[in-house]
Amino acid sequence: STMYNMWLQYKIVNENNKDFWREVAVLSNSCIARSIKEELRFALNSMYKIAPDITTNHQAKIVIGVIKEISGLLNGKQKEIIADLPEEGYLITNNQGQLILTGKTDKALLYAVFHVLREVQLGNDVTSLNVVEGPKNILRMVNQWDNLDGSVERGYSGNSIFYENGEIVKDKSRIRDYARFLASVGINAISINNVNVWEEETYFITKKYLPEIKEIADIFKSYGVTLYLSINFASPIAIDGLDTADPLVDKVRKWWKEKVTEIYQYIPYFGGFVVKADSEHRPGPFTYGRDHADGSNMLAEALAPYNGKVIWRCFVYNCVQDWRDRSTDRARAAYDHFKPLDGKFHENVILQIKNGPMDFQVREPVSPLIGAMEHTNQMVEFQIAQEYTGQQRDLCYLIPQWKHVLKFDTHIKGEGTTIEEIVAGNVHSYKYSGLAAVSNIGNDDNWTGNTLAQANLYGYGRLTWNPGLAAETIAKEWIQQTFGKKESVLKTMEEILMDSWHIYENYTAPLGIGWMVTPHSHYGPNIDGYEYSRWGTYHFADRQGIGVDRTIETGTGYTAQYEMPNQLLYNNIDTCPDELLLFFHHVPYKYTLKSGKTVIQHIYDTHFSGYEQVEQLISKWETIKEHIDVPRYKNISERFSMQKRNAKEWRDQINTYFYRKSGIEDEKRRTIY
Ligand code: BDP
Repeated sequence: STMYNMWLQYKIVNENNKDFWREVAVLSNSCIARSIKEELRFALNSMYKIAPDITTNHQAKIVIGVIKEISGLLNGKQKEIIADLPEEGYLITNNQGQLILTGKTDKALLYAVFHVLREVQLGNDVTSLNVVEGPKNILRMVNQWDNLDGSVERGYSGNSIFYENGEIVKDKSRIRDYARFLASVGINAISINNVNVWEEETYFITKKYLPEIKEIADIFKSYGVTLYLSINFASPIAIDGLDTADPLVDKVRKWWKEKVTEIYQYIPYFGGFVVKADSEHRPGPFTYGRDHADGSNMLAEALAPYNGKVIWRCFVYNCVQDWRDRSTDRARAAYDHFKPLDGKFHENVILQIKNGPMDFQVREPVSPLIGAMEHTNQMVEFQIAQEYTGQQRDLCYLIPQWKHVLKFDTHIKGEGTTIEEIVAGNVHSYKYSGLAAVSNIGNDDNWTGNTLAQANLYGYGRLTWNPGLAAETIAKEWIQQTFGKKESVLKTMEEILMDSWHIYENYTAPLGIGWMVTPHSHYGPNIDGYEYSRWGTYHFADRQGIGVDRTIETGTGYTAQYEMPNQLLYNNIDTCPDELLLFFHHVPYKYTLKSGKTVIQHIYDTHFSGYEQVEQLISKWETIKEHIDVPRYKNISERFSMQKRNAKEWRDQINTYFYRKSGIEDEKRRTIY
C-alpha cells in the first residue's frame, strides 16, 4: 500500500529513461548483490512495468560492480577517486553513454543503487549522473526498543515487527522491508531489543535464541546493516547463576569471553553490545563499586578479538533523588560521571550520549559531554520516536531540531568545533563515532503511526550520511518520493513540516523548561506531574517565578560544564537565549525577555498562538486533499484532530496554571479559566 511503501513508492515519474533500464549488469553474487538485484527488479517493475535483464555484460547500459571487477571501464582519474573513498563511498559516472556505479565494496554499490533510485523518483535524468559520495559518519545506527512480548517501549506505531507473544516472529518479510528502508537512507547498524533488558530478553545471547537472531542478522547483513544486541549487565548471574557480575572478578570476565565466543560462532559478523547500565534501576558496575570504564572495558576485551564494539550509554543519573535537595541536578549527571574517565576506555568502546542533558525534550541545550572527552569514542543519540514531542499523533518534524544540535559550536577546540564535526571524528581522532537514534517504527500499516512521521526516519538516515543537508532539502526529497511531484503538495507539505517543531514547542512547556507532561505516558500536559517526584525534572514554579537556576554563582553550577564562551553565554542571564532561559535561570514572571515580552506574556501568547497554528496546519493540509490518496489522507487527518485536542489541553492548562500561580492578567485579556 502507499502507506507501507513509505518513501520507496517507485511511482512512474519519467518515462524517458525506460529503455535505459532494460539491461542492468550486476557483477557480484554476494548477499548484498542479491538485494541490489531484487530492489532493481521491484523498482523497475513498479515504475516502468519492465522486467530488466540482469546480466554480467560489461557492455550493458548500466554496470554495477566493485572497482576490481570493472576497472577496465574506468579512466585513471576515476580509479584514483575510488582509491580515496571510504569503504562505503561510491562513484556514479557516465562513461561514453554507459552509467557506471562503483566503489570498493558491495555495500558501496547498494548505496549507489539507492542513490540512483532516489534520483529517478525525484524525476531527475540519471543517465548522465556524475556523483562521488561517502558517508560523513562511520556509525549510523538505529536502536529498537522492542520487547519479546511484542510491545515497544515508547512505541507509537503498533507493536513490534520483531517479536510477538514472547517469540521472535516467524514471518520475517517485514523485517526485510525494514532493512531495505534503512539501507536506502544509509543506516548501517541496528540494535533489535530494548535497552532495558528485563527478563527473558536476557537470554537473547544464549543458544535458546541465537539461531533465530542469526536469521535476523542475515537479513540485515544483506542490506549492509550490522546487528547489535542490548544486554543485561547482570547476565552472568541471571543466565548461569554466578554469584556476582563484578567486572573485575576473573570468573565474570571469563564468562563474558566465553559468551562472546559463542555468539560469534552463530553470528560471525555480529556488531556488539548496546549497554544501559546503572540507569533507571538497571544493574551495572556501580553495584560492585566499579566505574563505567571497568564495566565497559570488560565487555570490550571479550569483543575485541572479533572486532565487536561496546556501545555504552551515558544516560546515567540518580532517578530516586530527593526533590527537596536542590544540590543535585540531573542535567549534570552524564558529564559528572563520564568526563573524569576520559582516556580509560578501550578503543572499541563508544559512549552513546543523548543530544541533551535531560531526556529528548522539545527544547534542551546540547549535552556538554559531547566532545568533552578527547580520548574516548563518542556518538550522539537522538530519539526519532516522539516520546516527548507528540507521540506520532501530533506532528513534529524533528530534522530542524537535530540540525540545531549538529550545528552547535562547542568551542572545545576553538571556533568551529561543532557537534557535527565531533561525531564525525574530525575534532578528536575517534576510532569510531557517529549517530544512533531510537527508532519510531512498529507494525502499523504505515510503520510510524502518523504517516508524516515517516519523514523523521527518512531524515535521520539522510542526516547520518550527510549532516550538511538542509532540513528543507530533506523535507522536499521525502515529500516528493512519498507523495509525488505536484507543486502545491510539495510547497504545502514542506511548510507544514518545517513549522511543526516550533508549533509543538509553542503549545507545550515554555522556554526550555520541559517536563510538564503526564507522568509515565509523557503525552499531554500535567504541569506539576513530575514536580514533586524523584526523577530530578523540576520547573520550580511558585507564585513569584519559574525556572531552574543552573548558574555557577547561585545555582547548580551546570553551566560550568560548557566551554567558553558558551559557559558565559548561558550563565549570564543577559546573554542566555530566550528559548533556553528557564532551563538555566529562575526568573520572576515579569522578567523581560530579549523579545521584549515578559515571561508570563510569552507563555500566554505562545499558547494561544500555538493552538491557532495547529488550526492553520489543518487548514493548509485540507487544501491538498484532492492530491492525496484516501488512506493516507484519512490517517493524517485523524492525527491532526488528535493534535488539535492535545494543543487545546496544553493551551488551557498551561495558561490557567500560570494565571493562577502568578495572578497576572493577560495583556490582551483573552479568556483564561
Ligand atoms: C526515557 C524513556 C525510558 C527509557 C529511557 C532510556 O522514558 O522509557 O528507558 O529514556 O533512554 O526517555 O533509557
